[in-house]
Amino acid sequence: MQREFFDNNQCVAIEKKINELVDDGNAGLFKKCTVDITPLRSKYFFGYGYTYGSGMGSEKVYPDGEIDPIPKWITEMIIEPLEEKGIVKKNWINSAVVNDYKPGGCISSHIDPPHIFERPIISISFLSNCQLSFGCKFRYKPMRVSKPVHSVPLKRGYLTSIDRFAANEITHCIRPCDVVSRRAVVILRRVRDDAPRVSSMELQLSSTQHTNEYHSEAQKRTKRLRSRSMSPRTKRKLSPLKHQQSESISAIRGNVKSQKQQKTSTIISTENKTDKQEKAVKHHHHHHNHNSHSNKSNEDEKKTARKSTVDDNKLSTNDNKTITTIYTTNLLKKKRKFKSFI
Ligand SMILES: O=C(O)CCC(=O)C(=O)O
Repeated sequence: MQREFFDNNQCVAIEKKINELVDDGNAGLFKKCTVDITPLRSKYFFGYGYTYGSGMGSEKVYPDGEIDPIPKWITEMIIEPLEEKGIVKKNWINSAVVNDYKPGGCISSHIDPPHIFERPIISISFLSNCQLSFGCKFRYKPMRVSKPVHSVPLKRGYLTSIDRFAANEITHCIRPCDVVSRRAVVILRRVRDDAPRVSSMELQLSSTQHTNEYHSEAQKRTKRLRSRSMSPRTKRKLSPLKHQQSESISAIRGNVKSQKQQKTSTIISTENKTDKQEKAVKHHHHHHNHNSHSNKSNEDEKKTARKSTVDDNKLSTNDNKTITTIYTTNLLKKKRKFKSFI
């Protein structure tokens, strides 16, 4: 389901708030589980956040207190209008996520974990137009994304709600080629009352495995800003820090076995597709997935499935297996990358 929800003036006001939120994030004002940053997209979790766990189905919700509450402006400017228009019941939404994409940013194919989130999944787009794609396959290095089985426009100010087949039977994604300029989305969902929780013990383990990268990133940014206004002498003194001051991004990867996902994440249609159309689409997907004739193509599919686990979601600051990837400004230019495993 899609409908225009906010006019231009309302979008402008909300986009201003999104920019403030990003500034607060950069200043290190949020709890570490609230923020999940990768080079081309940032995610901000409010109300509830979850770990990607060790595979599809093993995602768990962080304990209370580890995530910032839903900001007042999201409640007043977005959730209350949804409630007033009867789109959701009062107090049904208990989780809000803001994604901020740079051009070329993406979210690889996934199904929002049904054991964590109730349906429908509601989102409202801001800053630019995009497209929600269903049933794509992602391949990495170099990144390639297959043609969607179905796609819907995500216009600025428009609300999209997915449920049933669109939410449960087929993966959805944002393809990098569809993010042509900066885009943001606010995703509004209800975390199930019986969603599994990360225990305090698990949380402790994961925080000893990686120090608070989000906050140390914020400190580095502050140092960088300070160093810009320093005398050349002070700058020279700090030169050993140069490496640290350059752009660095920490990422964590969940050890996901998404072969399973690739197999089960069969295709879809959107809600308005007829059963007949759905069957046709399913058939197409079945053919695409399972009727590979050579072993090589089977193997390729398996590789793709494994790689698709290393998506932007998995490369996040919120999990317990950590890959710290340090990009220096120079390295970015030279396209070199250091990886150190913690
Ligand atoms: O950007 C969007 O509209 C969709 C994002 C999404 O599916 C997600 O963050 O799980």
